[in-house]
Amino acid sequence: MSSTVNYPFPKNFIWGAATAATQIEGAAAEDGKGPSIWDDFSKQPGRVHGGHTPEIACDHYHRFPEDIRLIRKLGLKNYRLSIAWPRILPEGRGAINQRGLDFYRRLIDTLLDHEITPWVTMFHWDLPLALEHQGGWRNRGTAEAFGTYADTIVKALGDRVKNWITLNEIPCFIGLGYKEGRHAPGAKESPRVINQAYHHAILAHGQGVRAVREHGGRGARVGLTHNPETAIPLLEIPTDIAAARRSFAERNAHILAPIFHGRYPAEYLRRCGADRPVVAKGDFALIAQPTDFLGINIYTGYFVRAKGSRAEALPFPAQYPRAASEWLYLAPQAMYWVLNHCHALYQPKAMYVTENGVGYDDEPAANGEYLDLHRRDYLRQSLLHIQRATQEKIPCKGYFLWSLIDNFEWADGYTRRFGIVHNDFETQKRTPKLSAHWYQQVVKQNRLL
Ligand code: PNW
Repeated sequence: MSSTVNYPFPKNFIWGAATAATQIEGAAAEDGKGPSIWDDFSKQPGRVHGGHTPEIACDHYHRFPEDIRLIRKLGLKNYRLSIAWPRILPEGRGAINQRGLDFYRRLIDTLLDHEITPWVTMFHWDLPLALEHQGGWRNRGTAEAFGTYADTIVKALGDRVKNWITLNEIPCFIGLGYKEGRHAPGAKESPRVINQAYHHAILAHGQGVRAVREHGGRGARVGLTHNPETAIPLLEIPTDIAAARRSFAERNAHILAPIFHGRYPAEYLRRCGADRPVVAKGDFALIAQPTDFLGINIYTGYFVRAKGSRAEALPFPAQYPRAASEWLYLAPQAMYWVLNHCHALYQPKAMYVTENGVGYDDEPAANGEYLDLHRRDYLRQSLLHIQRATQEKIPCKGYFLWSLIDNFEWADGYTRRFGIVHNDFETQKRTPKLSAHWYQQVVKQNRLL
């Protein structure tokens, strides 16, 4: 067999699946957990599709042993989960809720018993509501409170967790949450407030890195998970590639540049003008501490071509194919290009795709199976582009599929299923879809099938 049809992945490539606390746990007010901004937001009329709330979700809080057996059965040796800040510190700061810590200890011990390595995200959008009442991410104090929270969880779990992710997708929880108002807390703030909120978020990332360095113990690793807006060169020719690279650097300037280069680019500050963020002394030293990897969540991209010396981003025509999730334009080349751009611009030591997947409203076929051929194809295309990157020695070291199981898809509620395992939200019955069986084989053989 020729190697071109083989599509092997590098030895020791990490294969996993990802979830997040709010989206699967349920038990929103159990065992002392405080309310998060998503608990509150979802109760406001017209915010979340169908008035759905994360109150029960996949009931993973009670069913995690079953779910972990499923992860094991699928042959996944790595699992990315998030810790709910308001479960640990119900008020965001101050008193620790021991029962919250105990839950994550049990969860992580069960993973380890099944020889599954946990990859733990410290913050996946569920800000304690009490902190939002003090300004949320508009307030620099939130970054400091995050530092104390990070200290708490790393001290409590650092003996068993070695892979830490500080924050998930800053552009979503700041941009969608505070600028566009589509996500919790549903605010529409001015550019000045938004730029400052972004700064507080990268400051919190710095606090997370510091906490892992101070308390993580031997072998602890840490990085940010970012979801870059990803420019795909229209043609793979030097001029379009250079234009795409420029567009990519520009759109991610407020996050990747300070983290990897220790400053805001002059061009970004010019764009902000009088609304530029206020930076305190020492901020960049915290923000730009070296990390061990960059996590990348990638679902879609946009096409760019060179127009003279400018980079022109092309609007998608109405008929361009998308998933059921309307923002999810099908552009699998984004996977290759996000890795290529990040490697060229920032040289992270390693990159992990910490999320990739696709939302459809799956229905069972006549025989009862979930024949999600469209999801399978999306995932397969994505992996093909990772494989290309790894062949070119771009250091992409692993892949976490979003998501293990259908879950609470934020403002879309329980529609837009991303799982490779179907969940019946009435009965909580889990049923692996065709894509799960396919992924199981890919992981087992460490090559694309
Ligand atoms: C990411 N958009 O969210 C999150 O990290 C996951 O929690 C989420 O379930 C997954 O991707 C699928 O959506 C996004 O509207 C949510 O552009 C919305 C957008 C992008 C990413």
